[in-house]
Amino acid sequence: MRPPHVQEVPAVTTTPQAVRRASPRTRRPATPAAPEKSAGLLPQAEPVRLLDPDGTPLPSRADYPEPPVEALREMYRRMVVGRRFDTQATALTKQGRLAVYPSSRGQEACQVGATLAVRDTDWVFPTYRESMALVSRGIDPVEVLTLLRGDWHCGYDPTRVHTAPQCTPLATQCVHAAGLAYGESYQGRDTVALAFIGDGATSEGDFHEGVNFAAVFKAPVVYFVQNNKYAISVPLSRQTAAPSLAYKGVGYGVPSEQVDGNDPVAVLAVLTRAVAHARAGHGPFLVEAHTYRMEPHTNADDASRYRDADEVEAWRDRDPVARLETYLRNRGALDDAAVAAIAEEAEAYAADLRDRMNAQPTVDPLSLFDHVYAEPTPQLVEQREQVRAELAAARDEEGDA
Ligand SMILES: Cc1ncc(C[n+]2csc(CCOP(=O)(O)OP(=O)(O)O)c2C)c(N)n1
Ligand SMILES: [Mg+2]
Repeated sequence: MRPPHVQEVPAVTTTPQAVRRASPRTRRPATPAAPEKSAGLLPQAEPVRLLDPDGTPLPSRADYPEPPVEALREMYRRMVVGRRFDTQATALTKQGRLAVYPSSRGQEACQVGATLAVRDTDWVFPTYRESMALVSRGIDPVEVLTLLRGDWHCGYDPTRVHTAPQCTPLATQCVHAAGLAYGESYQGRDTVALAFIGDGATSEGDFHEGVNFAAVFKAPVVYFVQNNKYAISVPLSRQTAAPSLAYKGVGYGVPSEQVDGNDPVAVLAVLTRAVAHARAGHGPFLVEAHTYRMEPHTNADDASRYRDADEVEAWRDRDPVARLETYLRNRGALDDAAVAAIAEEAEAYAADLRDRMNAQPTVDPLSLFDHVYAEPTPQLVEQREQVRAELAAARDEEGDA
């Protein structure tokens, strides 16, 4: 039943019957056709796809030329190593070596494709979900996992690797990316900022503020939405009524596209074009990739409480790693020996990560106070002294025992 304060209002419709029914008073006067202001901004009605889920190539298209085969081979290598890194990180949580780990299994095409599309000198703005993207970018995996181990700093030096710390406060990286990109273009550099964001976080104010700022000031940012269908337990249907998240760009005057996020060839093609658009000075670009989070939100989540096993199984058939492997094998660009060599490389990568993560970290508790402010406040100095005294007392006690 309708709540009493809600008036019944007929639904807006554009069917020919509705136009015929409209009274002369409400009929709009005929106006000459205006230029379509949204031309070039709207995404295509269907996500761009260049490979079928079974790896069969679809007809080539002029708007999204296929990336060179060497780039696709490199993409396959990084996806295999990335997936092995991801399973190793999940295992490390079970061994108590990591406090928490958000897996991106199933999102390999997005994680690797996005990092392949940008240069080392571009800036990446990741969320907590992007550990695989960061190792694909060449950052030491132990440094990537430092934050998730409970350390106070992000592990890597952001200015050296042109990668911001992984953001846990949702969507804040969208504003940071807009600011950095604007600053870079203001200083005459052609740096592009790549901001990752999840489907749920597109409901946050910072996403809209970042996209709007970037659009108005033509900041070269690629906003890359990985729509993995869930924000923890909240499904996409409870997140938005938009036809697709890519349509959020048009409201800000930002050209947008949607892509099959489990099609590695299409992901790389679409992101390559988005990055080129931003680098050429045309302002931001928004890409929505339709993908799926195969694992729970983190190791601390039980996904069986909010989604069916059948749904997960259906996405297993769209596995991006198998899809690219089949395609490259059929093209003669990959054979058994190459696949085995890459698998071996991935095992060695995981073994090295395991060994180094199993080494007991040495942390100095006093370093907690080092970077709070450029000039420490009197309270901080006092607290630091308290901790120092407690540590000294504990050491004395150990010595006496
Ligand atoms: C500002 C803010 N609000 C709430 C949270 C809690 N939170 C952490 S992850 C998450 C879900 C985000 O989902 P999505 O954006 O789809 O990204 P995904 O985890 O699926 O990659 C929420 C609500 C947070 N980290 N920051
Ligand atoms: Mg999500």
